[in-house]
Amino acid sequence: MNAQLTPAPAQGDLDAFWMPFTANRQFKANPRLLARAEGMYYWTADGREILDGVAGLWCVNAGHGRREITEAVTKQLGTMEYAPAFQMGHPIAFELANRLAKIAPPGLERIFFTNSGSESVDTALKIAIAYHRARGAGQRIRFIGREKGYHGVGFGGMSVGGMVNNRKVFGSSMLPGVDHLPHTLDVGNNAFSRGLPEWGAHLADALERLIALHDGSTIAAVIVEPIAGSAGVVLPPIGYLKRLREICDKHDILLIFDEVITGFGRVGKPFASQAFDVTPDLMTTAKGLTNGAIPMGAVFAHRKIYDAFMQGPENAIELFHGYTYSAHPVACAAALAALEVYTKEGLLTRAASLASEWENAVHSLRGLPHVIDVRNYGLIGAAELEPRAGKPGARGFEVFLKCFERGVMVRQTGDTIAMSPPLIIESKQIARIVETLGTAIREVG
Ligand code: PXG
Repeated sequence: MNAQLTPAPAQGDLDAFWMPFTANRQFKANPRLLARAEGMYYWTADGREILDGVAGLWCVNAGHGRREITEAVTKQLGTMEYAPAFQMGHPIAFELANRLAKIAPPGLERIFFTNSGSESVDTALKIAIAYHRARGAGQRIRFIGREKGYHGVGFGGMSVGGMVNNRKVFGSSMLPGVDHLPHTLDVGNNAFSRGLPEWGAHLADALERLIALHDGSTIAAVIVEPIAGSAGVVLPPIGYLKRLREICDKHDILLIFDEVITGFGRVGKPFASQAFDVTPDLMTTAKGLTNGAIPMGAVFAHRKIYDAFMQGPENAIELFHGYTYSAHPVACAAALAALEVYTKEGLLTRAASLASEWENAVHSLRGLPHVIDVRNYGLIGAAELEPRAGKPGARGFEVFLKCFERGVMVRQTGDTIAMSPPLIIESKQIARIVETLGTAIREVG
């Protein structure tokens, strides 16, 4: 097995790659190189087995190295590696859109393809603005995001996002007219809640205040993640999302759910919107769409939105937006194969059957030193650690490193450790992730 591994690059060979969202100098001084993956595991360049507790980066929902996806991609590369989707079409793009429409929340049956979550978000924001304009409400140009939100790194997604480090350097380049709801993380009231917290539905009422401030008729859309992942797993209090939906309806504002992380089975239904029984007008996805195998994103739009564009002369382009690689045939093939695997193996709902075992496992971390909160929903979990005085993130990073040394990959954001394993996970692997994390937390102190 080890013979297949790519040899680790020599120290100087790491310089050219400017790594994303990474402390480049720290990493390059002590690199963690992954070289192979299969099922629930990665192997490092020096041959160590690593249990994947984060599905790559919340995307490899069916586990690594799925033969069905590899074969579909290989076949598509051999048949037609690329075809344009501007004023041209290819059958599997339509087939994939039809397949996605079948598992979509009610009415969200029109699919626009992108290449990433960031592109999906910027696409959804542009659709929202253009939709209102198409209906004669061109004054609706504002967006409401939320503190701690993560919607990728495009200028639109960054502007509606609410993670300070992602924003502060680029302050002068933000979209104008954006405001933010308060986030829903409240360790004081909700620490160690199991599943959705009971306290906090009223936080949605802040939307009424923003509407009163800006006037509802100037707002195009509200965008939130049903469950925020990047900020360290922030859950919606019971009733919160329904309340947002009601307020948006009252003021004719579109509601966008960013399901880049929660989509494709992560919370026990195909989409979080179905798990929470709240239907948005637009839904952004990526990651699990292809099981992470080929970059691809998709925006799900309600029929009413699509229909609003289908006016005017039939030879007119209705939306001046798209990417060279929108509906890339190889990505379509990967997504169709991934959906086939998800369906055959019941992975779009498997998280629901594992949820209580997962919940018990992650809540066993309660009581360990410095653990100030544990959060969970579906197959998402997080342990929040008390920050070291004057050194936010240091404890979290050390715990992450210890886990990796002990053969488990988790994700660290500040002092929160997030877990989102592939949906094929078995009981013994759940136990191993949580035991390893517990040991790391004790060791780091
Ligand atoms: N929206 C959401 C909700 C996301 O989680 C994006 C948009 C952007 O997707 P792309 O494909 O452009 O990266 C994301 C991405 C983490 C982590 O720390 C999360 C993401 C990316 C990288 C790290 O948990 N989510």
